[in-house]
Amino acid sequence: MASRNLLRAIIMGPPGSGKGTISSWIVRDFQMSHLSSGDMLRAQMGKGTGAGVAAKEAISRGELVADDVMNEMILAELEEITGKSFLLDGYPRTVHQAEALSKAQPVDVVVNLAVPFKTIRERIENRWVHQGSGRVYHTVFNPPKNPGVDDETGEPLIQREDDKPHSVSARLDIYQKQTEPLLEFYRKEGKLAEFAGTESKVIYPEVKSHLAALFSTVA
Ligand code: G5P
Ligand code: MG
Repeated sequence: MASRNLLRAIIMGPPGSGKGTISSWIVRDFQMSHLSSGDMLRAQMGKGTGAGVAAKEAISRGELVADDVMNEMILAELEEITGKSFLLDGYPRTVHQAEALSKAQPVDVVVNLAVPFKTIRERIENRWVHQGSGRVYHTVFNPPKNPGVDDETGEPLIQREDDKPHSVSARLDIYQKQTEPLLEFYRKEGKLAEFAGTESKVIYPEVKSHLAALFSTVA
């Protein structure tokens, strides 16, 4: 495939597969705008907007937010960055969303992170966060110095409502039913690039070389 200056990319993978982690490395190494649907929804929830209120209950149950809310929010944002490279993280998540995106904007590549569910459960059921700063802990890999409290402020740590075991199960189940079929959608279009593994830092170099080969400007 010829290299280019503009790349329109999607990063997919089950909840907790490392989309946010790997996206942060992609935008560090390539000049792309990062649009994370989950981060955008959490920001709307924080501001108490209509979309935020509509999303809150679905998110805490681990269910998907309605397609029309998502399409409106993301496609409006994409219009703002027409002509620039972008990386969509967490959108599209259903075939309806992918169809709406195709009508609005073509994409060049879809990166899929194939991380086993067992690895994911260990990561997110043990993830604890300090709400004020966003500092993230893991009860086994990165525990706080004192159980249940933030190292710097001594304030209590909380678990994201959708990281609790019942929500994690719902998110993984919904991923299999509603999001996995999208892989076939993009495979048929010849755009899917799959990366399997259990550690983000091992997966990333392969993702980076794949994207570098598509870009003319290599980091
Ligand atoms: P989000 O916010 O898109 P999810 O469910 O896709 O949420 P999440 O939690 O954001 O997933 P991620 O971005 O795939 O995960 O992964 P991450 O945050 O980088 O990594 C997860 C954890 O593992 C982190 O603590 C990280 O530090 C750690 N980690 C990463 N790599 C490694 C590693 O190699 N080793 C170890 N040990 N740890 C690692 O969506 C939230 C909700 O918003 C709604 C839905 O309700 C969704 O559930 N939503 C939508 N609804 C409808 N349509 C859409 N398009 C929607 N988008 C969002
Ligand atoms: Mg994320």
